[in-house]
Amino acid sequence: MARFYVTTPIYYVNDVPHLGTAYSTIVTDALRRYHLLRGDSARMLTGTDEHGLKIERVAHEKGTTPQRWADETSARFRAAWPKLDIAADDFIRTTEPRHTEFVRELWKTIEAKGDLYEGEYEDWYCVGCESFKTEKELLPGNLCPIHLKPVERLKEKTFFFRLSKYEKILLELYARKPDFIAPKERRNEIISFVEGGLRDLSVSRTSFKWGIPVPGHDEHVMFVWFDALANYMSALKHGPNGEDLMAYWPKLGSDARAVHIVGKDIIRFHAVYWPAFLLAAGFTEDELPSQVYAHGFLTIDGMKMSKALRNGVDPVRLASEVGPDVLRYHLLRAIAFGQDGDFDHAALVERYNADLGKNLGNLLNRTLGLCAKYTGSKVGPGWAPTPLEDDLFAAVKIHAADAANEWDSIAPHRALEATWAIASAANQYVDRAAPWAAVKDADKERGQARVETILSTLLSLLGALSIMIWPAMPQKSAAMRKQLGLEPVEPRTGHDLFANLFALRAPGEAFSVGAPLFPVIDKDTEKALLERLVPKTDASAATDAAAAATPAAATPAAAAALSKNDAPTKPPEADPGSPMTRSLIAYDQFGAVDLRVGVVVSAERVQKKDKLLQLKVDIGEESPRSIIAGLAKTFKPEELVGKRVIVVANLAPRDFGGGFVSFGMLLATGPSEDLTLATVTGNVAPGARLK
Ligand code: ME8
Repeated sequence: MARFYVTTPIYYVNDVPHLGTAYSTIVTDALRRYHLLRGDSARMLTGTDEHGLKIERVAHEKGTTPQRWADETSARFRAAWPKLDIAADDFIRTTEPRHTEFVRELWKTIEAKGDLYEGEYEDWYCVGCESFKTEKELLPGNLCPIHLKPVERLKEKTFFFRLSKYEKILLELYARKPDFIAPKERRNEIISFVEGGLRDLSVSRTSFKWGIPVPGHDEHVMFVWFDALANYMSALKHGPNGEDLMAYWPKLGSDARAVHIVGKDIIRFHAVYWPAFLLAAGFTEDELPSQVYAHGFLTIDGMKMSKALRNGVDPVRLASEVGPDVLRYHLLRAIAFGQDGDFDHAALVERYNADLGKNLGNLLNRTLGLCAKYTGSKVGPGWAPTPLEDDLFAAVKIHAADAANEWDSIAPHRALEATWAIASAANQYVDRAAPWAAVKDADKERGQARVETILSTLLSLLGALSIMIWPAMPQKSAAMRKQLGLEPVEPRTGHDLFANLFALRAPGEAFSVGAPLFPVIDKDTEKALLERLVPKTDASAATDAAAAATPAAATPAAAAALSKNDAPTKPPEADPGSPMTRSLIAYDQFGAVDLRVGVVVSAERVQKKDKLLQLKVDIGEESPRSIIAGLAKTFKPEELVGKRVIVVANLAPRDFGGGFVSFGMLLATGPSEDLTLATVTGNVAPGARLK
């Protein structure tokens, strides 16, 4: 038995739980459950990150106080997770005294050891990231590359953390502990970041108040990441009931492992700053987290999770529609942990039907059906395995060992693949062993004994599967075991449930045939389900309007397909070129397009792109917009400067690669080598709206 401590990021309370945060939290819960199965003493922590400028601003925008805002939003996270069958052992809030007191102590320890000093700082800051940015990282127009929003120039008194001192120490750590950062891509990324040089880090702010005050310097509040990262330890130092749980934190000679599951966006904070803070506070290399594992980012139906889309796919609602187990299974199985992945609603239904309905569910139904027919729904006394059974057990034991290895190396998708290989092998075995034929043996007794052996074999495999699916599908595991006449899985510390997975059932044990656990979803149900679930995007909303004029397109399947590839639906047999036969749009839809008069301030060629020019266009904003336009075949850059143009000002930014992002579009007509730009006559001021 070992101690296994696994954590999610603590989530900012500027947002509500969404599929991305649900994914991190489901994976963490599944890992905790797997380790419990193995007899480990496993502990899971999640929580909310409640300080910082971002939260202060959101609260003010909403007309409330940061504390009240944090109270309300944190409660939404706390309420959401159990609905996804996530059973964290602790939920920490960074505004709790048990946390703030710990962080202040940590600060004082680092200060006493000499790695904090006062100074003044000036740099670019992205409030979205709650992080400073170097000029190199910014996109043209001083935009944060992640949030595509302008960064702010900050200059203030600050405390610095002597991060530069840890450059070499961290590189040595990564070399000595190759598993400290996973997966490999992220490890390489962090190593090259640290090799690029570490500057001392500004770790306090004086221009706002919503943070933990720096001990002895009340005008400073701590940098939100200094505060947040410490949650992993504050929650152990002061457990939910005031108990000291530090035995879960790694230490020389202890069997404790601590694993941080994070998204790839925050790996740097966890793999660079966090170990540096700990080392600075006097913790040794053995007392650092065992591993920081970064997963990739999810898209939804092929689209980036914009705020609107994210909120459109509420994991709690999804779970209430398809069941928490199905959602958990799909996320864990469909996304290669560590890689970016797509959450596709239609693929969820497809996988449900294939893996759960036709494979595992079918195995359970047919086995229990055969037992009802041939053994009176009891385990029969006969057990005389043949080479068919020997081969089967040899194969499934390998799959079970593979599944365990994959869980151990944090690859839930592969662990479940190996688990389902057992279900597939069992289904093939039923067909090959053919109990319905065996029972017809001329020697009746021999036939019955053979059938009992086959069914006992299947019951043993189903018993193993009911345990192995528990990390992913706790409720379905219990329901399956109920049908098998078994108690729900009840892990006990020190008792490894993988040790005797394929134990045979005792003769005479009874079970029953229940309702199918995974009834197959037919086409009509799927259509209705997808219609309810797939969020309306701008494209599908537009289609709905078009569909009003063309009923043929008004099916949920069309809406689903549309939301996938953004392709506008055309009325049947209409000539798309004719303005008279194009789909009509509602007035409001036109009103949503923000057209502005702009004046071209500068224009230059885009290297290696012979069609493109990069323009700076004044549309009455603080600074000119950067717009990439395919004008180079018609215009020389200098011909455009000073021209009045029409700009679509509220288009989503488009990334042309190589750091070129366009924040709008110009209107023009004609072939690319003979374009005419749309303009206005008269001396209209930049920024004037067209309507
Ligand atoms: O960063 N796909 O909090 P946060 C997958 N408070 N996962 C996603 C995702 C997506 N599209 N979007 C978000 C913070 N996530 C800090 C953390 S820890 C000491 C402090 C997940 O609310 C992913 O785990 O912005 C990511 O790391 C986390 O949400 C960020 O949550």
